[in-house]
Amino acid sequence: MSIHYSAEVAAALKSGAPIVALESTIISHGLPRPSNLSVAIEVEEIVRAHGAVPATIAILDGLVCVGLDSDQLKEIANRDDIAKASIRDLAVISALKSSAATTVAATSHIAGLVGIKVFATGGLGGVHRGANESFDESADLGALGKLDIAIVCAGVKSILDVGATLERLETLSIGLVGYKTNAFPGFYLTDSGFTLEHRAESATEIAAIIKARRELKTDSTALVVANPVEEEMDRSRHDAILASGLAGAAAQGITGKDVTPFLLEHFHTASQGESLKVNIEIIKSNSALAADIAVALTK
Ligand code: PSU
Ligand code: MN
Repeated sequence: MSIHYSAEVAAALKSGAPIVALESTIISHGLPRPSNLSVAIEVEEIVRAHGAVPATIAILDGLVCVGLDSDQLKEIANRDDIAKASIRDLAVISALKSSAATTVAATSHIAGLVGIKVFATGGLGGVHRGANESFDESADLGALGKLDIAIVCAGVKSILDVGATLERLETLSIGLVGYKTNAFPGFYLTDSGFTLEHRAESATEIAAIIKARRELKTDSTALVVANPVEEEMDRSRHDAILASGLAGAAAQGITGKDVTPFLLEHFHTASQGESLKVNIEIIKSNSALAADIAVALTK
């Protein structure tokens, strides 16, 4: 198996220039067409405008790609045979020459393989509601419990059991810091109702935290940087759509890796695009902050 790099990522890895890893599941399974492609392109532009190189990660026809060209981004956005790959799926997809978008877990894994230390996503996976019966807990958590990466997100998706997810982050010794906030964000909402112990005021402070983790050898796990969206969804609308989505998932017997895409799609449809707008803002703002952090790390 070989890893394929885009020209700009190969050059940046060689010269030590700042790089931001970007996941592809958001593109293939998190956002509807056609905005998924335009957002993927725009997010890469934002990373470049902030002085870093974007490395969108995916597997195309068996090839593990770190950095996608515009044709490859189109394939991830538009092909109907793109699977959703977590860490355990990577080898199968690669060996059997299939294609897949990578989740937070799988993207972090590949970023770690090639030495990329900063990652921007939308919202982390976590403990699902009712997990005490379904055992549905995202592989994102296990991955972040053993990979050294700084991941910028808008908290965990509000479709999850946020309190339980925070407890798991603590158990796994995953670092957690708010960006200009003491409220843990709830993805579509700026405040999930849970407080954060630590906050940082700038990308420079976050870079200092990353460097201190290395010195103190507390960098065997991830650092989650929680960056709240500026304009949240209307709360009562959010709560109503969440309730109908959870009921719909239960009624239709949606389980496993299909739960998250199902609920995101339900949100986008039921809110007539309001959640999509917020989701896009989240990804853009996280990418800008991640690029600023990657740049600050090189100083
Ligand atoms: N954040 C988004 N949209 C998404 C996801 C995150 O804004 O589609 C994806 C990420 O790839 C994350 C995955 O890793 O959802 C979690 O899926 P699961 O709950 O099945 O582990
Ligand atoms: Mn799951």
